[in-house]
Amino acid sequence: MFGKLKEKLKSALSIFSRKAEEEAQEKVILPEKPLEEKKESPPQKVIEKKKEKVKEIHNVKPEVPPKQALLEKKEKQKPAEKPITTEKVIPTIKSESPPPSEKKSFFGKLKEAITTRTISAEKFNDLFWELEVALLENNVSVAVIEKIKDDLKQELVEKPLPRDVETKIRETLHRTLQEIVSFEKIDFMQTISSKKPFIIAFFGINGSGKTTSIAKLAYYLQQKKMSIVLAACDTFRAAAIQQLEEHADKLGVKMIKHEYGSDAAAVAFDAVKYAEKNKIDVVLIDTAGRLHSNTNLMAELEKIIRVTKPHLKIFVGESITGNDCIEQARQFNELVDLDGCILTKADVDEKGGAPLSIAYTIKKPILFLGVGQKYGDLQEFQPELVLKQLGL
Ligand SMILES: Nc1nc2c(ncn2[C@@H]2O[C@H](COP(=O)(O)OP(=O)(O)OP(=O)(O)O)[C@@H](O)[C@H]2O)c(=O)[nH]1
Ligand SMILES: [Mg+2]
Repeated sequence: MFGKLKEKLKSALSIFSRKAEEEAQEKVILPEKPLEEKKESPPQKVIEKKKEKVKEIHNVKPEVPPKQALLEKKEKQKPAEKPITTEKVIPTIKSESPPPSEKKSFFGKLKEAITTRTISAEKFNDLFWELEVALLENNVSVAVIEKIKDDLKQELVEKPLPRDVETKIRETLHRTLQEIVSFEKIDFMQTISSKKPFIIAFFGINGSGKTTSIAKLAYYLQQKKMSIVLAACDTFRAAAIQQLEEHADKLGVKMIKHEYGSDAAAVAFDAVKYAEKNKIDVVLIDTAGRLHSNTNLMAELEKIIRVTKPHLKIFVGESITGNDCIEQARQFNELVDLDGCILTKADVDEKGGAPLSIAYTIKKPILFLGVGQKYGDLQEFQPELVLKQLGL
């Protein structure tokens, strides 16, 4: 599902890195620190240099002991106060005394040590644009893009540009995304084993994949040897009860239902009572699709929650709708304080921005990804896998 984003990221990152290298400005930093660092340069180098000088002097006047030769040289470097007396020495001194160029090279080297290539905040914003567009095009939310931008800025702006810019950028992006997708991970099996019956309610807009995800989760739990009861609380949409019933029959699990148009909270209540009486491990509550703006249905949802006190309230959203899905999750979260989410249709989502953004937006974890229409097409969400699939 991250194929397209991975490709875009790869090219945007290499363009970003190349441009950063090209556009970086030479900057001389002159505070005390670099000068101190210079002082700390390996004494061996100084010794070597001195040795070389001594050697040169030796070549000219082998009989002079090195120390004396150096002193003599120093003396001769002093401007004309002491007239040069022997003609023989003059050319030697000329060639061996540090000529202006050598003096320059010393300062040149010092400058090199404290000269560094940096990117200004303004330049960074220009360079980031390409990456920003790639992320936006792939459904990454604005908030996540801002976080990526801030973290990269922190590492790159007005800082010495590292030798391998691309690696630095990749490392920073990896760290940021890891932080984003790993938001408060829940050990699902451990959590649902903590109570009996464990009650989970599912919400979301119409057609987001609630009923299918419930059937997949029932199958998943059956594989883990858990017993399940389904609550057909979508008494609103025609054929919704039959749809869940078909799954219940296929999977061989009990389903509690009432008439169409009846009180959804009463169905949920009965399902919990049935689970308590029959020592069922998990109650899965299917609800009607609704928009957060539908006051009646939202009131009904609040009633289901009040009556059954679910241990997990899960938002089911379609990954392919990207920012719309994130916005819905945010609105549902405000109204019913979600515990996590399931992102469906990840198998047809080529962009992959929603899984990167949703947990960061609602500060609740992604528990599962729906990756197809078969019962087995439910994957536990693994943040590490996302980063791997993004090539980071
Ligand atoms: N490709 C794919 N299709 C899915 C996935 N999950 C659900 N679907 C399909 O999405 C459609 C809607 O799924 P439902 O489970 O009925 O959605 P719902 O949220 O219960 O819908 P309402 O009850 O009408 O609100 C069905 O055709 C499902 O087969 C998925 O992970 N991948
Ligand atoms: Mg449904």
